[in-house]
Amino acid sequence: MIKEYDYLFKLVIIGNSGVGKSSLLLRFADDQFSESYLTTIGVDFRFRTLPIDGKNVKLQIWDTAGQERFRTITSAYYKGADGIVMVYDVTQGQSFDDIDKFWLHEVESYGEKNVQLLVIGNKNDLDEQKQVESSKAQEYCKSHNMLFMECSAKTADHVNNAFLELSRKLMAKKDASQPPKSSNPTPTGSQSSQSKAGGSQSQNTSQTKLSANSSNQKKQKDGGCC
Ligand SMILES: Nc1nc2c(ncn2[C@@H]2O[C@H](COP(=O)(O)OP(=O)(O)O)[C@@H](O)[C@H]2O)c(=O)[nH]1
Ligand SMILES: [Mg+2]
Repeated sequence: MIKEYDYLFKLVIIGNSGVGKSSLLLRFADDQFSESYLTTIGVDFRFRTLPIDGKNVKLQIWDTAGQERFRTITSAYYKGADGIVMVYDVTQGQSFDDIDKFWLHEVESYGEKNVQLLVIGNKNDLDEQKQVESSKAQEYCKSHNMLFMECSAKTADHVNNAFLELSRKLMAKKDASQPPKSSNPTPTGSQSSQSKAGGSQSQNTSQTKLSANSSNQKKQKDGGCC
């Protein structure tokens, strides 16, 4: 049987309303962008499988379903998440401040102990309206042991790289926490993870492939994670 993936990670996206969480997910999973505010109905998630260093890394990425508007994201949302993506809008200083004031506390309260954090400064295409300095955000993330990337869901700049960096970190963590695999790996049924995650929402899933190499080339352009 062909193995569908070597690693499976659950990621959740949080951050203030309007920062572009749904847009980032739409860009990453479907390579699309919408100018209109994306209302998320019900619980929404996407799958995407990335080939990284000869391994298939399957990411299951959850969007907040609009709960963040009233800051009522339930603890269930965070359950089992290997990685949490905290998004702010580089043109809205408040959305960055709220990472420290609000979202980090949510993560501490509800996140898994060993969860890996990635901070994304989104809307980086809006240069002239930028309010949050890159160096300040980078320094902050470094001091909190969080990955950091500035992205644009609109232009697709660095979106793949952000998820790639997070995946690499999670792979390394997983490898470090487990003894080397035996020569008899557990077969991975093509539908199992999807149905476990909620079969009724399977129309919302997508599986696309990304060339890690091309993302890496793009990354050379202007910086990357700390
Ligand atoms: N210029 C620009 N606009 C963006 C970007 N990402 C999202 N938007 C816009 O910001 C608004 C809110 O995005 P949305 O994904 O719904 O935010 P969410 O509430 O965090 O899920 C929409 O009008 C998007 O078109 C970006 O990278 N650049
Ligand atoms: Mg949304």
